[in-house]
Amino acid sequence: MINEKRIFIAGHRGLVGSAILRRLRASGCSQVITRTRNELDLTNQAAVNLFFEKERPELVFLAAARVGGILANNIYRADFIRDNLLIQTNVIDAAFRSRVERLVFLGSSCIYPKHAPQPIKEEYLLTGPLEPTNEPYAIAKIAGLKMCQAFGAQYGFDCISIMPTNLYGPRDDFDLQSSHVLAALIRKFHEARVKGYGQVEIWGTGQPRREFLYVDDLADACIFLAERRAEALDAAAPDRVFNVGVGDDLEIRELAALIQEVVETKCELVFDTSKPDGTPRKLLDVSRMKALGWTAQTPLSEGIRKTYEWFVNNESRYTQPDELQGSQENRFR
Ligand code: GFB
Repeated sequence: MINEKRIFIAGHRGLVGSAILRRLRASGCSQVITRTRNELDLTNQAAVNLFFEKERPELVFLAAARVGGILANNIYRADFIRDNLLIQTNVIDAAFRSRVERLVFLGSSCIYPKHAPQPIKEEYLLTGPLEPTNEPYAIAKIAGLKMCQAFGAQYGFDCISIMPTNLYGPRDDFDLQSSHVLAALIRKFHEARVKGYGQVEIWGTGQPRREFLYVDDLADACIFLAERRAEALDAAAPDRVFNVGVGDDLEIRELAALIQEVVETKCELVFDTSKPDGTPRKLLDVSRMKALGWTAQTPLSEGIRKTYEWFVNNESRYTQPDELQGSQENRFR
C-alpha cells in the first residue's frame, strides 16, 4: 500500500497530475509532496537535484510535461522536444540518484507508429515512422520510456511507463490554440449556444478515429500500477510499458455529435480541411491492464458531462485573460 509513502507528483496542477492528487487525497495519503513551477523549475537540473536530496520522496509520479493538441504540437516543435527531454531527464536521474523506490512515467499513445495495426500493442513501439505533426513530442516521450527501461536494466531502478490514450476531464486546457479536440469542442459548442452562433468549426475531415479516457480513470490506473508488486508487473509486462485506454474509439464527427448533445445546442458543423487530421486511428490494445484486473469505468457521455460541468463552473478562466489563459502554466501538465 502506498498510503504511508512520501509521494512526489511532478506536474500536480495539470490535467493528469491534479487527477492523481485528487485520487491520492481521497484514499488518505498524507505525505504528498507538490511544487508549483515557480517553486521548482523542472527544466533546471541543479534545482531538481537539490529538491530530491532535500525531500527524499519514495514514490514519484512524473506527470509534468509540455503538452498540447495537434496544432500546438506542430507549431511549437522545438519547445515540445526540449522541455519534455529536460523535465523527464532531470526528474528520472534525480529520482534514481536519491534512491526513490519507484517512478511512474507518463507517456502518450502518439509514441506508436502512425500506421500501426489496430488496436495498438505495446510491442509495436519503434516498428514504423511516427505521425509528423507530433514527432518531436513523441520522440521525447519515447526517450523517457527508454530511459526508464535503461535505468531498470543497468541499475535495477524500478520504473513503470504508462501510455495513456487521448485524455480529457477537469482542468483540461480549453484554449483553442493549444487544446486537444474534446476540450476544444466543448468550448466551441458552449460558445455557440451562449452567443447563438449557427455554425461550429471542426478541424480536418472529421474522419480520424480517436479513443478518449476520462482523466480520473487514468489516475486510478496509475495508482493501481504503483501499488502492484514488481514481480506482478514484470510478469504482465517485461518491458514495463502499459497502455491505458478504454478499448473503444469513435470518429471525430461522432464525438462532435455527442458533445453537441451534452451541451444542448443545434448548429451546423463546418469542416476546415486546411487543418491537419493527424494520425488516422489510434486505438490502444489494453489487454495487459485487463489481465492485471483493471478496466476504465467512466462511459464517454458521462465523462463529457462532468467535463462540461467543470468547464461551465470555471469558464471565466478561459474567456477572460487571467493567470491561466495564455500563460505557459496552462500548457504544462
Ligand atoms: O486532440 P487532437 O488535437 O490531437 O486532435 P491528436 C484530434 C483530431 O481532432 C484531429 C481534430 O484530427 C484534429 O484535426 N479536431 C477537430 C480538432 N476539431 C478540433 C479542434 O477544434 N481542436 C483540436 N485540437 N483538434 C495529439 C498529439 O494528437 O494527441 C499529441 O498531437 C498527443 O502529441 C495527444 O499525443 C494525445 O490525437 O491528433
